[in-house]
Amino acid sequence: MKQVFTSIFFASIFAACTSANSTSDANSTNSTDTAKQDKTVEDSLPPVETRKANADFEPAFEGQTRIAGVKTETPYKTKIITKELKKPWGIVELPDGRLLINENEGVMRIVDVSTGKVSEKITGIPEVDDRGQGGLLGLTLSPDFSNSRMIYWTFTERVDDGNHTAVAKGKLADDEKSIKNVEVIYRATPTYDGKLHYGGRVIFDENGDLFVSIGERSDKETRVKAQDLNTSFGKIIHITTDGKPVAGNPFESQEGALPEIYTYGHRNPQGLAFHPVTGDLWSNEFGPRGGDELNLIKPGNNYGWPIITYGIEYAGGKIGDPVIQQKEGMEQPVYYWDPVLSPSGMTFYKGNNIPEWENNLFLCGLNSNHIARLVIENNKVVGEERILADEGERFRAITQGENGELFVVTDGGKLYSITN
Ligand SMILES: [Ca+2]
Repeated sequence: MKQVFTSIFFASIFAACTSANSTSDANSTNSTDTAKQDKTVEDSLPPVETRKANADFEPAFEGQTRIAGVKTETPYKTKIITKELKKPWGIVELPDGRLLINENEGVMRIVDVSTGKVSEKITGIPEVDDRGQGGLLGLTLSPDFSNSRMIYWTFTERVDDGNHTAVAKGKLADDEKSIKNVEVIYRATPTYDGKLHYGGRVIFDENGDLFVSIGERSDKETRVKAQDLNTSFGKIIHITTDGKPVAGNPFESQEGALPEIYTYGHRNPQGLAFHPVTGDLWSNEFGPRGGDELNLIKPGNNYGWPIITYGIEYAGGKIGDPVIQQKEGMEQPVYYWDPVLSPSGMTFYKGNNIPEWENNLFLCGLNSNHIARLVIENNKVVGEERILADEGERFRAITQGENGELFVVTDGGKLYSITN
């Protein structure tokens, strides 16, 4: 806890120096011995959010929103590796340290992080429906990629009567110019004619199975399906590399339920990450206005949308009848944001190149234009910091490299590295 809390005196020094943290230079620590001696566990920085909330709902527990601020003391450097990407959405490190990146329009490329060189298009990827929030979405490597060269990705697949979130796999050719043997292994149901809320992150678990986040397609007639176990809308699913339900999934023996469902009651869940110590799966989701959430994912749980939420309609109306934020049998978010940050990719920080970041969660914010660093202890958020908040970028996806650096891509096409 000690490194989480800092004295008000220390806070004022940092507040004065925040603007010194630029993309080309190491951030300045600015601490003095005197300031460090003044640290006490009782004092903390004020919450990073100071704007008025959209709703006046009471949190379910202390610290569920607007937690105390924290400030990284270890110097770190941020660097722009390239500005040449086009709407990157997914990012993963290859075994040799280069990055494989999904561009939303339906293109994969490889970036050499040492030179910033961006490869030609990798061909062979099925066409994507990139209208609205659709397109080529998340990606990940098979755990045995070094041997199999298998890649898994999510995308929006267009069909006659609409589109759906789909999961595909394929083999990166040895010459890295194409993806071979492409197979679509999963299609969310039902198909719907819309352009919003596809979810779209995909992650391997330790058993070699996949978790995929799938949105509820946004419209009033589809959002209620987040509570229906006979559709993929508003779900986190758990499937094998062949797209089959994983044995032991929570609803596999429930009549009428899709056996691939792991959790339900989500709006537009995106970021998926495993905690490095507990092994728990965490997810974030785009909520309504004032209702972005961080959730701890446990099998069979109902995360409440659209019955309970801390947000209001983007158009300004109330959500739910009655308007409630808590209900028995429905999970509370570990943390929520009002105003929202519009979260997408996220990752836990492993290792201690930057010691106070160990096991922290880094969460990309789109309309908030920053990366949220969350200090988590005992499954609660105990500190929040905004990283790269001066860049004016919509942060879309983040991953950590083997050497400990964080790589982040933005809708504007930039790839950043953040390292000590
Ligand atoms: Ca929820």
